[in-house]
Amino acid sequence: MTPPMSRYAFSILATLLCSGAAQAQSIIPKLDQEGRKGDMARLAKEQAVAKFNAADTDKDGKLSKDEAGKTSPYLAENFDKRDTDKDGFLSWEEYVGHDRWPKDK
Ligand SMILES: [Ca+2]
Ligand SMILES: [Ca+2]
Repeated sequence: MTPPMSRYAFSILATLLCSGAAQAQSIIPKLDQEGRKGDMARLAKEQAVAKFNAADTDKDGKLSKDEAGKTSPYLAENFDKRDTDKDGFLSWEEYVGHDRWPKDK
């Protein structure tokens, strides 16, 4: 079951993320934030975690280029840009594009 608002929330945050990581960093609400923004952050993070875990087929906690490519052509295209430490894998933080949402919180 997906809460009705979550798709909407995710698309908004995805749009924010696409507008640039540096900018997104200051816009992305924190998970413990009160009210609507916090709700959106929690819902979007939940969905992002589900997508990340589904993509991480070998369950090593990071996405290889192969895994990213099978999940989303868009992600594969932007893989090198997102892989900021250039280790050839996308960590959770690199995947979401900011470090405001600890994965296991
Ligand atoms: Ca993996
Ligand atoms: Ca990396």
